[in-house]
Amino acid sequence: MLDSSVINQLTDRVLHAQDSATTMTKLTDEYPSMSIEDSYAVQDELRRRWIARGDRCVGLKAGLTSKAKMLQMGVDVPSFGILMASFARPENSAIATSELVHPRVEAEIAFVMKAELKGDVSVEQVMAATDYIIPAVEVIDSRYEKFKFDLVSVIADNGSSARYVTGGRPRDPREMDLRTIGVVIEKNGEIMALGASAAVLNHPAKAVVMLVKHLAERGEELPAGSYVMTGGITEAIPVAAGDNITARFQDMGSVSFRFV
Ligand code: OOG
Ligand code: MG
Repeated sequence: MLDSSVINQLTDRVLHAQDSATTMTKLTDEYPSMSIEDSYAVQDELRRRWIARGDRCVGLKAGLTSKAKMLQMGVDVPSFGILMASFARPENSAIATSELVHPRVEAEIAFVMKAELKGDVSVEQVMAATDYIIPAVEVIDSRYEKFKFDLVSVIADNGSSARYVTGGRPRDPREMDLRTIGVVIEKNGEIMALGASAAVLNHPAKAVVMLVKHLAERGEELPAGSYVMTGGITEAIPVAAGDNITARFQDMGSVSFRFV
């Protein structure tokens, strides 16, 4: 493992890139021996720094959970990341591209948990511990040049997380077939991508199962009240200032916002 002073330096570098909306070279170019464990240590340090600034952790994200995303990014293993309150933006708001490098949007099913989950859990246990599911759009923004990275580097960049918008209609997951929720992403009224929720590991609750397992390996649990994003259902869509985004979710309403 990299020692803690290197983890601290790498955290400085990632935070600087995120805060200034500038790119950095892949961390693995400089530290080829860097491991996935090291990357999650950078995430831990990022979370400490954000909390020290007065921010609040509201939940976690799973990423690279669909074939479309894995193919688009050339990575075939899911990643996990941290979601802070400061990343959230309201529905119908304007998101400033000046604070971002090369944003992309992805439509995701988000879970809000009502009970803690810990260790090896089943899809049924995830469903029972879920308060509701709700449509979400994540704005990802890799801090790596040309949005190119490897698994270790992207995890250290907190899974490219930048902003997220939650909206539409919360639903009881026990009243729905979580594999057949259709989603349509529109940019300026034009359809850019279509998908169904089974694209995410055949059932988006499986992303929560994997997340809980990942947390358990690190001696952590998923607390009640957590907000969890399960990963893009389709490939991510590049956006620029002036673009209007609407993601429509079958029987769950839609999420709209724009970029300025
Ligand atoms: C990594 C983040 C992936 C998702 O939903 O699959 C992600 C990336 O593609 O930059 O958030
Ligand atoms: Mg995502």
